[in-house]
Amino acid sequence: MPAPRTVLLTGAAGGLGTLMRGLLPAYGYELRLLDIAPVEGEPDAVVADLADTEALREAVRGVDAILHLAGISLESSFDKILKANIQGTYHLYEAAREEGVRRVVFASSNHAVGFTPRPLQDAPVGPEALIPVATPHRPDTFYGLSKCFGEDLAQLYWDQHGLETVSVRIGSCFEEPTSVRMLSVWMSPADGARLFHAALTAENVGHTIVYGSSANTRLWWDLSTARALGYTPQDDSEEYAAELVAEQGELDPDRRDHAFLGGHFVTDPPVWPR
Ligand code: NAI
Ligand code: 15L
Repeated sequence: MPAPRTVLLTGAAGGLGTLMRGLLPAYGYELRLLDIAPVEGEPDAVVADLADTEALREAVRGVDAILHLAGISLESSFDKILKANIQGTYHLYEAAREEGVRRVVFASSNHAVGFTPRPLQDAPVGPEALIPVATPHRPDTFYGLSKCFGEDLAQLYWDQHGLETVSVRIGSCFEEPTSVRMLSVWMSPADGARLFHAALTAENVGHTIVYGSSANTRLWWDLSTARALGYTPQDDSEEYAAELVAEQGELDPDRRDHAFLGGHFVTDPPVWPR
């Protein structure tokens, strides 16, 4: 596949979408933007719901690839998750198939496997203790369940239609880690852009699932499938560790919200406000 130039960025008004709008153009992409909310400072952005199949078809027409970030990014009622994340992602894949788009990069989440026990050894753990991509789906919320669906939908569209996807099980992509858990799952925005660029350009990905994080000293999961795409993370959350551990203490494996990959999503998930 020739390197994509024009990329549809869904969820462009969101936190990650805003970070990627800032970082991805330096890799040479021309971004077409879409969100249900207006995108500040971007009058040409398509304001559309993932339920609007006509608008989606028009938005994907002529793009080389799609970076699909739009959707409910926290826990919500099953009905809302069904509409935005499950049906919405299906509508986007259908539009991509109908318009002949060859590659999607799908924002999956660690919460697709959130009920997986985290490695309990003292950090850093050895490679044999890292959670592999092939670990079974163990969603911690309806939100996580929708990401399991998205990964399976991507597999179906590859097997049935030859539409390629890289599903990125993102950890926590924010400017800085703000919790001791995030020391293990954090992806710096710059590493996020590196990973999305690798996912957009690697050859012959079929459907590949990767974890999305920086090269954290306290990493919990196996980055080898991401590295195989050409991703070389540059950042490590450890520079924030002393301060966060002094404030919050080390994780306690006897606490349910500390024992699983999904952290507090397992016990008390943050709820989508709209
Ligand atoms: P966000 O909530 O800030 O952004 C999501 C965007 O999607 C919002 O701008 C929202 O208006 C838009 N959206 C929601 N429903 C829509 C619909 N029906 N049609 C069109 N647009 C819709 O979330 P964030 O943090 O930017 O995350 C982006 C994606 O990455 C999400 O899919 C999220 O699940 C995933 N993710 C993010 C992580 C992170 O650390 N930021 C971690 C794991 C996954
Ligand atoms: C996610 O999937 C959420 O979208 C994001 O807001 C963070 O909460 C992240 O997971 C996390 O696990 O920290």
